Amino acid sequence: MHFIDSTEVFVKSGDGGNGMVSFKTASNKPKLGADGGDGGPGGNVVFVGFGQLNTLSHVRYKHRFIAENGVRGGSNGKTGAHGADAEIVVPLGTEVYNAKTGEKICDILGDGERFVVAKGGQRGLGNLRFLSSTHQAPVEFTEGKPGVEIDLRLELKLLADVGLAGLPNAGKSTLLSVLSSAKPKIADYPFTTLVPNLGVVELRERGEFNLQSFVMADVPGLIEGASEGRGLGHSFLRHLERTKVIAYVIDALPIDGEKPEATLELLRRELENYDTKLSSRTAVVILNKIDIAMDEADQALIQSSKELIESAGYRVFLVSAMNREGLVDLKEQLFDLVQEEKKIWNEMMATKIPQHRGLLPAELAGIDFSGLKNFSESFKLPQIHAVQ
Ligand SMILES: Nc1nc2c(ncn2[C@@H]2O[C@H](COP(=O)(O)OP(=O)(O)OP(=O)(O)O)[C@@H](O)[C@H]2O)c(=O)[nH]1
Ligand SMILES: [Mg+2]
Repeated sequence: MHFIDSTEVFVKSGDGGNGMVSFKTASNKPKLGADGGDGGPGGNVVFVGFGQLNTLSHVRYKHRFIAENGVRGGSNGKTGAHGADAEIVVPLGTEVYNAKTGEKICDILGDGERFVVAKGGQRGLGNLRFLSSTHQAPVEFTEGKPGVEIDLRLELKLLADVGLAGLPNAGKSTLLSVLSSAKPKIADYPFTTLVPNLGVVELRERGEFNLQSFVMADVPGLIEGASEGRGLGHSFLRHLERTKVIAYVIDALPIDGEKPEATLELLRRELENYDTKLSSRTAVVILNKIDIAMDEADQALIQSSKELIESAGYRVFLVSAMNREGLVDLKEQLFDLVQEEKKIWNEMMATKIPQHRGLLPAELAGIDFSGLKNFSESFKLPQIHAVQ
């Protein structure tokens, strides 16, 4: 399963500034000596990884990234200013290709990682550089080199941050549909979901850029014995392998006498049988369908399951996906958990990223996000197409 968000952009690095031809002057001596300075180098086009982003929509929206040209050299030996870089801020996991040749240029993996995709043109030299004892009044200079133009294709393979695991019919797809703009099939029979669905869950209420979001995957229902191939088997469990947080979705009230705590144990065992790493992943429990509770006895039953599961060390959320109850708290806490897990992941990645690229989190603070800010007002969800 690959869920791909992709877009094309045009980039151009800045031209180098020309060297200056200039002479010191005095009123009676027009050419005292060469003093033309060098031009400034053109700005680079730089990709910057930013862990808070999950889509390429803002890049699609802007579409052309052009760095500034270097400034021409001045008189008095003054060097022209550097052209400013153009920065393309992208989510982690973005792959960058040359759109014409298909050649892969880089992938951006680290938070704050910077990769120069088009280097600015070299500076031109001023006539001061050509001054020598035998060549007192040089008129030579060089032009700045032009910048580079490239059409790039960006691809983001969306990885789920949160994976929903639960029995068939627990309401996983319903949850995904109310938390994101994904439209998975929902029905009151088991095994409605046959392939995993992904959705981007946005926290509109939070953050300056309104861009805080995470990716959630709804996977097909699990049953006892799934890890040995029963039901739909376990092939789709591999989609949970790279999620940062697993959210067990369980009916809040017992079904056929099976209490939520027993269901949780069943699900946990299935994940463990598939891969012990999965069952030890950070996990929370979502007790869904609380709207079904008819009376105080039902409420008490839910409460006691919640406490039991909490005492086993899980964070528990009481929600009704259908009535959209308890969802704000759920998505905010999931977001925070994902951030914590990403931080740990990024620290691990920092040691793995090739040195020449460098990780410069300090520079991240200096990034100009004004483009993103404007864009966030018209934030559109990515077109996500599933490629089987
Ligand atoms: N009463 C109530 N019903 C719900 C709630 N959430 C989901 N349902 C219903 O439960 C049934 C199953 O929902 P799905 O979202 O398809 O469940 P699923 O976990 O994705 O099921 P599979 O894809 O088969 O694994 C549907 O009839 C939903 O309308 C809820 O909060 N309350
Ligand atoms: Mg489903």
